[in-house]
Amino acid sequence: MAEHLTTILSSQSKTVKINRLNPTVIIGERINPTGRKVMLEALQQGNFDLVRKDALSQVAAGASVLDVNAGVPGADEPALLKQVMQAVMEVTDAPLCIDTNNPSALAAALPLYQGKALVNSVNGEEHSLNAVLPLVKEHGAVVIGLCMDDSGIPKTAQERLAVAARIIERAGRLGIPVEDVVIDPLTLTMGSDSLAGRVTLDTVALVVQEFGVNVSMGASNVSFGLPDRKYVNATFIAMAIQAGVTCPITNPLVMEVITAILAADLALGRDNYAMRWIKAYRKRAAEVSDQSH
Ligand code: THG
Repeated sequence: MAEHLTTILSSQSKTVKINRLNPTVIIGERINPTGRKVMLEALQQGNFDLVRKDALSQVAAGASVLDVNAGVPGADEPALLKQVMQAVMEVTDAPLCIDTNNPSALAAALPLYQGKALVNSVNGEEHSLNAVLPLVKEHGAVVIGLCMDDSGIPKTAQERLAVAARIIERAGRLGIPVEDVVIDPLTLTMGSDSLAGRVTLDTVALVVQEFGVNVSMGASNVSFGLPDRKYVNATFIAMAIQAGVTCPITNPLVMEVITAILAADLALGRDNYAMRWIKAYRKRAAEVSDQSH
């Protein structure tokens, strides 16, 4: 069993420590136009009000890092990504998770960021490793490594572990320390493959055992195409935390999801005197009472 590593992210004024003994670090998923028409239209119009609003609401709901994705088809992604980041940084000091598979957009975004960013992402493909890792090193960032390579997303947990190993090894060769690599086992929907969740959870356990690194995942992906997604997402995220996920990308505004995360942390002994659970309960109770007055 490898030692549990600590990953540090920061903004100009905030530091977030990710470690398996600490409460789960929620990366808010909502600043992403993929599959979300209102956000897509707002970004196409150059209107960043919704970006600012979603930044604030996700932080208030418990996100301590915000994913920013500006993947609007046909748009100038480097320019748009910088504008989205700027809008978020105007209203919050939460560290950012820069979500792009476009190395030019990443190269444009990183110099704008003050602190230790989370780069989302690199994968095991040669061209990705060669384009992304030098930028991560140059800017002293942390990187999410996706368990896929030139032959796609492996079917088995062992094969995904092998991709994680390669990413960690290639990062190390450039002088990126292992604690600055966060592994993502990849989460596909259980709507089209009933083993999708199982393989992802098994990969998490293997990666933790072998490397002790922090683990992220796009946790809401697991329910695409299914009805009543929030219940599936809530149960899956609690199971993923038990398996070893420390910084999931998810939507903290969904009550079922945020309560599942808090309860999982409580069950794993990461919430002293249940203070966080009780605080969240009081907040929900106050909101209900506000609404009835
Ligand atoms: N791994 C990593 N990064 C990722 C993913 C991953 N980034 C993108 C994605 N996957 C994670 N982010 C989301 C964001 C939204 C949703 C799912 C994953 C989602 N959105 C609702 C939908 O599409 O139905 C829309 C929500 C709304 O309209 O309010 O499900 O796997 N490293």
